[in-house]
Amino acid sequence: MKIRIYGDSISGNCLKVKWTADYLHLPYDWAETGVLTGETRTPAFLAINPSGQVPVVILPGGRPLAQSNAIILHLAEGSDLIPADAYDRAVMLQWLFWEQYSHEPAIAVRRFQKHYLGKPDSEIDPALLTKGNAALALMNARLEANGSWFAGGAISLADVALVAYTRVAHEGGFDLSGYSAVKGWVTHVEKTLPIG
Ligand SMILES: N[C@@H](CCC(=O)N[C@@H](CS)C(=O)NCC(=O)O)C(=O)O
Repeated sequence: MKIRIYGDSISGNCLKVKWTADYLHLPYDWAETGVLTGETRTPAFLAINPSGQVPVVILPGGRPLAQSNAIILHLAEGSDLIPADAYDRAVMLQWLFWEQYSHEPAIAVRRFQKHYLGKPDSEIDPALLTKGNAALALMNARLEANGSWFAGGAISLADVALVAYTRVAHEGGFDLSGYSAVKGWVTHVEKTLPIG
């Protein structure tokens, strides 16, 4: 039986799940579910995910699972996307939690408001730009100091999660030209998964 992924193709959170399944050759059906068209608010969808958000998956056997980083952790269980070393695994989790608290809420939200809702900069909370740039600067410093990947010596879920909105940060008005280590890492992750 296949995994069923409810996702919107414009959403980095949803694409994390797709890329993980593709990289691991896991069979799935993709159910395109638009956040801009109200499809996440129908009674049928709310019965699957009461929070009204994508991504959500129905696993083989019928159990649902929401939250992008929880989903990719489950799909990647036992694979090389999760470091075998306990410390490296914890570092990977460190970045997954950081991504959801300090990166996605600024970069993804600003991108959504600017690129998809078409809001002028004057109507967007200026704190999003400050917070997003702080996240990009922190990633850049980490990559300059510690090399190619965010956890361990190879691609992991940390890279999958972090690249999702970093690669489209320009759509949110973030200028990546000042973050050359981040730019190089995005290209590297895109080629490795491969995506883009
Ligand atoms: N923390 C959640 C965030 C999910 C989320 O924000 N989903 C957005 C699309 S990226 C959504 O479904 N928005 C529709 C809504 O909230 O009504 C995750 O990582 O899965």
